[in-house]
Amino acid sequence: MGAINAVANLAVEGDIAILSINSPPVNALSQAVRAGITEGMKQAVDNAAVKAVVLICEGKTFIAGADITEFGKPPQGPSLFEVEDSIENSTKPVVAAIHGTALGGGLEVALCCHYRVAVPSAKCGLPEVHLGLLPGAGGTQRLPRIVGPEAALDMVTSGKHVPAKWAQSVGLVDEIVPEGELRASAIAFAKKVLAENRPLKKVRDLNDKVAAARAKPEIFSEFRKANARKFRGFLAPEYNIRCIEAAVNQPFDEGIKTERKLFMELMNGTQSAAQRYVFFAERQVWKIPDVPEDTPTLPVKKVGVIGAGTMGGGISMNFANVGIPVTIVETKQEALDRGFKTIRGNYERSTKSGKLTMADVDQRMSLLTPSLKLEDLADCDLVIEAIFENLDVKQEVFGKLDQIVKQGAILATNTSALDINQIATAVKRPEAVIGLHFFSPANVMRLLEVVRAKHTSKPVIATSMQLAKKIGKIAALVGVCPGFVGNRILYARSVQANAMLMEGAMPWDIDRVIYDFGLPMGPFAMSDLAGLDLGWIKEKSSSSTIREVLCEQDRRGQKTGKGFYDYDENRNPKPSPVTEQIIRDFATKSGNQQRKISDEEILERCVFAQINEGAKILEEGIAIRPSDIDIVWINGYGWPVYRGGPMFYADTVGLKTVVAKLKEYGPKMGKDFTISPLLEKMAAEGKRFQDMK
Ligand code: TC6
Repeated sequence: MGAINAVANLAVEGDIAILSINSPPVNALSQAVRAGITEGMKQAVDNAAVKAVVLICEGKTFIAGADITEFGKPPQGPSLFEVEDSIENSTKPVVAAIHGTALGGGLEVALCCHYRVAVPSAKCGLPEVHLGLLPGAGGTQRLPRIVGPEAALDMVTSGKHVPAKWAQSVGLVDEIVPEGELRASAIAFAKKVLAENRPLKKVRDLNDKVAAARAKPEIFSEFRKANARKFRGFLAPEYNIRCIEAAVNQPFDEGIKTERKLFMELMNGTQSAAQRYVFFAERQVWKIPDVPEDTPTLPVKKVGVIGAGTMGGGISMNFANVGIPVTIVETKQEALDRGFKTIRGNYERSTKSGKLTMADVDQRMSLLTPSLKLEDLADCDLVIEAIFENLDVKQEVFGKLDQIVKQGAILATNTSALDINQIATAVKRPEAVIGLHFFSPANVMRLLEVVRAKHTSKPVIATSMQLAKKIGKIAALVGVCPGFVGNRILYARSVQANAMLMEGAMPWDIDRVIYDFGLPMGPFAMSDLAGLDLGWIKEKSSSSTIREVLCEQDRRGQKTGKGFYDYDENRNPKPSPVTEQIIRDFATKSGNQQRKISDEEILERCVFAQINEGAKILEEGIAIRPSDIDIVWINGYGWPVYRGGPMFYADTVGLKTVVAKLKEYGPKMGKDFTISPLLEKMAAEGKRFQDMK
């Protein structure tokens, strides 16, 4: 007894063996953990003094799943199935003692134990779907045998973590034990099992719930129908559903075979590779090479926001949501009143879905203080300017803030278009200036571009990143350039989309291709949603672009019922013959020969132009790494996760192909278009973005 290997230990107390795993950070099922469990189980079973086994983990969590870093590498024994067999076939009862999260392979191992106890804060889940996978170690066959196929369908396709209490109510957990007393309680539970001579309960033998579901085959078709929109484009949810169907319709061992086959298909496919890449990209994005984790941060206890418009209001809500008071400054009382009304309205809408109570709404509103004076921001730790995009006005505001706001505070701008280095010239403390580019609606969108200006200090960067995490955002650190990362890449796409209108494609052709690729909408539907008159001034309109002509005809987007599309009363878009004529006239006038443009060309010109811009961004050092660009496009623009972001997608196409195609399209790409030297070099050397260090 004692140490089994570097990560597993077997202790014996009386007639109970305690097999504990200690493999930080999350006790994932690495080869060492798998070996530790199988060997530990063997020793426990072989030891005549041992009558029952408790499987427990050290650190912050029970086993949080298979070790994702081992995926794609040659498998090393023992396999997860061998681990499970060593537990399930044990002649002595095994009790899983769960704290933190029992996830994926971790829950599958727990499901092979004969009993499960958990502390109240513990959670269980099968989140493989988020990695483009399914629970491939028996999870899809065992889970429905306990919770029933309907709850299992929900769990495996959503990947949600269910709380211990719910788990107990359906029999997934046998007993809830006091917080902080897991070890002793699990031992006591094991003793009770022995004393009561309880059977070696195997989940695989439970059949009632799956048998009952055989009478209602419609649950599967109904579930697919109800979730079709949510699952669009993803393979994994459908494969998970098929596995639950197999659990209902096939004997256990056959079901396991089906699960195995479907698991391997997913594992070897591009979607799962993309989703696993995104899992690590989301964690990597927080790491900044020259701003180490121990960089001092500034305490942010009070925030000031300038501007109570759509952006300012949404930004303020983020802080109120986590209990940080915000003073919102406007120039006019009406604007303040309007802004506060909108914020309250947004919060009240959340009460309808049950996310908030009216008491929550009042509490959050009480953290927001309206003001007409910049002076009220004097004691703020962070001030975010969210007024309209005009450099002179912003510089004036920053100049005033420099006089008013206490030293040590962060002065941030939410600009999406202006040069932050220029804004910073207005203050005597440029090291305090940073960009916090929220995406609209700022209280909903997960992405935050944190923009590092020339003089921004490291503590200001570290504090901004930490704060972003606190308010639930995913933040990417980017440098100053027109459009930063997200909008700069968007612009590269819109140049191609607009050029193709002139060459013969219609807005709905381009939008359809982009939508089918997996984005929530194409560029023209997006323009209609945002409003075509953004930045358009009627008096200065000179009919020089399609957009201007549309605005001149009061086709200003969804809000006027027509833009590139015609909209019905429910805002459903229809291709518009008027727009089509405007485009054709425009093309003729400007001497363009219209032609049929293939879907392939539409997609390649749009997406490859984005990849090319991403490569330029990397070569200029505007983004730290390719995966940060992918994080921006997934979280800010709805790029489909299963395609991993534009840079990962480039790897799947092959950089050689991307470059060859861009060259083939040549002059059509536009007179200002150039191929990124970095992209060309990487293509020539046969490299991939995901290997870039
Ligand atoms: C599976 O089980 C399939 C089974 C079928 C097989 C046939 N592996 O998220 P955090 C790392 S699929 C390796 O910041 P938290 C993570 O990269 C798996 N590494 O912490 C990070 O490393 P860094 C199903 C992993 O407290 C560190 O741990 N399971 C794994 O906010 C801390 O992570 C899942 O999908 C892993 N499985 O959240 C669960 N998990 O410090 C995935 C984490 O070097 N994990 N790391 O950057 C999670 O959801 C969360 O990590 C958490 C902890 C809830 C467990």
